Amino acid sequence: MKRALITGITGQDGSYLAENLLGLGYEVHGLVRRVALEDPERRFNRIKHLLDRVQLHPASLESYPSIFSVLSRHDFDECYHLAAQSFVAESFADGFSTMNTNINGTHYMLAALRELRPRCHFYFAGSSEMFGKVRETPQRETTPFHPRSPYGISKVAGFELTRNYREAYGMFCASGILFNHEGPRRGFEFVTRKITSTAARIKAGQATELRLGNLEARRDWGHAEDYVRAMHLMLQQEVPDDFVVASGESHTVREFCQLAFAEVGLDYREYVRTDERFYRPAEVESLVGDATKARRVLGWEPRYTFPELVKVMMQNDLESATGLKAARPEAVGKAR
Ligand code: G4F
Repeated sequence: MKRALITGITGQDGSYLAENLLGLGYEVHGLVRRVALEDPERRFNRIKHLLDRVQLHPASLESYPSIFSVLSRHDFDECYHLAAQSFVAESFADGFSTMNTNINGTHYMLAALRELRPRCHFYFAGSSEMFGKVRETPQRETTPFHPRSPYGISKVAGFELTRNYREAYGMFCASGILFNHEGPRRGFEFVTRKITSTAARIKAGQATELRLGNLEARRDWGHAEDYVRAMHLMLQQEVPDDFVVASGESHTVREFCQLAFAEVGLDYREYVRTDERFYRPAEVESLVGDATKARRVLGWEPRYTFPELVKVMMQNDLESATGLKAARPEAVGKAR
């Protein structure tokens, strides 16, 4: 039985990845902050159905000794480093803590693994935000980076640290350059979930409008359930490498609104208002990925299409808003 460690196991991707690995017969462990252990009802919402099958260890990405302590007590075949401050807008509000958590956290994980578990296969959650002000379209593994936010900069640093540990110390370190990936467990602050949750509340008579920023931004959106399968495949290769994971289709925020509202029989133009507060100081205008390498080398294929993604997110939020929802894991928090 293989043993895997997931940082960020309580997040959207961590919860889907834990399910995926348990299904493959792995023993799954997770690093969680102590505050999460003190507030399990809320913080473990996405993994509450898995709690009797995963082992959780308190540690902080800001504390090397806490990471070292877990790794000294447990051996792992694979480590998926997903934990991060991942909301781009928040990284403009507090770039310092985003940098501290995302860069040092990655460095601590790599340094502790090198010291204690150098044979453990390591996955770093890179991001399409690294391409930022894009130099070519579609973006692939060889496209130069030009990040446009403290978050994007922190991910470039994490990506380069991961590559450096691979090259300098011969460790199995791979990065996934994942384009936007969503689903019913997405946090409410991200635009897709903000749209589907508010459209559902409008439909249920609990809200009257949806305030958004840039409606013309283009993103390449896939389902997180599909993208965690690619993470696992990357760590099963003979040789460590970096891979773009994307749907290859790009849509505007406006198109997402149109489809989501239409799903519940509404015209988005009657409810969506633009609001300066949700514009970013530097925007990533348009992203679309080329996942040819992941398809060829990993044999990865997404199962969800864009309309299917919008539909499952919309149906999930409509069930929540109308009180029909069965007990299913979903995100915590509120849209902003
Ligand atoms: O949903 P978003 O906040 O995601 P963003 O910034 O693309 O980042 C997400 O995907 C990355 C992968 O490429 C991850 F690395 C990252 O951690 C995160 O998961 O915003 C998407 C787009 C942006 O262009 C934003 O300006 O939607 C635009 N937008 C327009 N109005 C809005 C809003 N975004 C948010 N969150 N809220 C709005 O009201």
